[in-house]
Amino acid sequence: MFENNAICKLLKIQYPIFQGGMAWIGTAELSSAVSNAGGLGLIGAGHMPPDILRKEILKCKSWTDKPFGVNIMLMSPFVKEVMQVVVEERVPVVTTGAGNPGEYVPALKEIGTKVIPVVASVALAKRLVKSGADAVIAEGCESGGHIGEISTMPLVPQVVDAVDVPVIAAGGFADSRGIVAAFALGASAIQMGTRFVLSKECIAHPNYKNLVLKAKDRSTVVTGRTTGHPARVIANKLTRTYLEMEAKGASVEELEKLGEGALHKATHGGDVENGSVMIGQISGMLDDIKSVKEIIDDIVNGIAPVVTNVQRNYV
Ligand code: TUI
Repeated sequence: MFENNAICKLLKIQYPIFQGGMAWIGTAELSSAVSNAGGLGLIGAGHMPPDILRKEILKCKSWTDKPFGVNIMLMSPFVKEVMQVVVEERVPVVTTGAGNPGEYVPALKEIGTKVIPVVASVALAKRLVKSGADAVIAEGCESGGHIGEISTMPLVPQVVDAVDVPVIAAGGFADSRGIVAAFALGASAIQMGTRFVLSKECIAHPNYKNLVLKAKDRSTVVTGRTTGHPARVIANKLTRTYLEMEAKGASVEELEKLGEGALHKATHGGDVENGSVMIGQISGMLDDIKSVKEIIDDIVNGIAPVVTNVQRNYV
């Protein structure tokens, strides 16, 4: 199975399933579990200082002998130092988010690290493939956290048509129907964040997971459109204040102050009213917490029945 899959071949992984590199949540516990289950686990560097990231990488290396990666959030004040850490630790795969990683690609490629940026547009996908990206993650605005403007359905096939490297589809994926749809759009793999938040291995606070379990299709909102950093989060007291302030024309500084530390407050403090619960729109479909292995096995085992169902519609 997956012998001809471009991403499985490129990264030497069993299944074409990435775990989104979520800040505070994509710890070594989650990323090593995903890699051990045959997918690609990613440590979410977020705003992590370099010494903490190194510890997470060392933990991940000690818990899995399978390939794993680090997701580098390009708006982090530590971006240069964390890039240095992934080079020193020879992390097999680096994904990037929230910016253009072009200047870092040569140093990573030189040591054989596969570089796979998240893109939210065709233009950036093309530019980064020219700079040497080994694959791209086309992430639609159904995703949680920092997002672009285009949804997954139109973004993925346009990126697939524009580049000659494998494409990983992200934004709105959580089950076998999703992975078959991604293959149909021309992607070689999927990336999931929200689904892995609802895993036994994810260390997020129980309040965070419970809010995600309760979420419905319209439970998320997008904050930060006026700051240039739109983010999808579950609607709560914080987002009501934030959106009201945005509507009244609050400055970027005022809004940034409100958002400071808000993600950690929710993921670790369990304050899901005043904290930021960054989750994708697919949360409305999810109502169980499973082990990472169950999540991945269920998706893989469900592919053939979905394909049979697809065929029923046109044969
Ligand atoms: O990066 C993400 N999702 C994120 S980053 C994040 S950061 C954070 N915020 C608060 C506390 C802690 C951490 C939360 N969620 N996804 C990948 C992604 N990248 N989505 C969209 C993009 C993107 C958007 C525009 C990438 C590049 C881009 O354009 C850059 C350019 O220069 O053209």
